[in-house]
Amino acid sequence: MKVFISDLHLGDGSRTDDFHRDQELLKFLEFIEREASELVILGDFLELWQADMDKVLFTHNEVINRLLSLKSRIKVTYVIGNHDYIPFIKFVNSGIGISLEYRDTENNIVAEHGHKYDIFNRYKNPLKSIKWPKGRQVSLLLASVERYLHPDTDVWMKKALENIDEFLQQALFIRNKITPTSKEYLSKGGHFGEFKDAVSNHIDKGARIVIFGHTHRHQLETVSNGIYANCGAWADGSEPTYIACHKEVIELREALSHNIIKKIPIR
Ligand SMILES: [Mn+2]
Repeated sequence: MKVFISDLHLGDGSRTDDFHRDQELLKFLEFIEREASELVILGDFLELWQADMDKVLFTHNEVINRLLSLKSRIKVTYVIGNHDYIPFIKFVNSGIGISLEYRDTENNIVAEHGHKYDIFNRYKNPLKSIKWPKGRQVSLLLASVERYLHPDTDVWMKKALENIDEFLQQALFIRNKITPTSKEYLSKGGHFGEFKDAVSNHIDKGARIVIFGHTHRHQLETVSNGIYANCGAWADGSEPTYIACHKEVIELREALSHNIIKKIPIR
């Protein structure tokens, strides 16, 4: 069994830290060591837009140690996301398991964090120089509000954004009835507007299973000739989930109980 998790956002222990599941994660990593052959962390494991890495590692030191010891026992791949992009980008493909994407050519699996398909949160010319995405400004602003006003501001924001997405969908539906060109405009303007195309592109190029993170919304769907899965998130405001990939079947599971939420046969 290969396991994919993402979007834990381990922070620095201050009011901006959105990860409060160290004990559950330790238990989860024990389970992985017993049951899984491989672990893929699919981005945004560490929250480095709002916190310093040394503080993050210090705060969640037990989890980090556990992960490092797991790495000596099973294959662990650390795919970087937008929030843990720097400083890890320098170590991509250096042979220590840090990567921009995960590929399993034997089982036709492609996995990425997915921020590359989010106009608001992607980096431009990432290997040349660092130009912060606009989303980082929002993230920093949110961090100061959390620090000085209320630590749950981001959870409220998340809920509000869910409604905005719904609103955009409604708007898209109505405007498509009026003018077909507006469809493109709205789908490009949406946060995850390019996700669908990205999944199709991977499948057109031969992938059977495409796995993303980043949206914080777990998902497992059949799409044309393939399967699209999203790991969901562990950060506050989410019920932790993961994707379990076996030879014959792919499952979306609750991370604390390991209950299967949904499964799809692979062949
Ligand atoms: Mn992300």
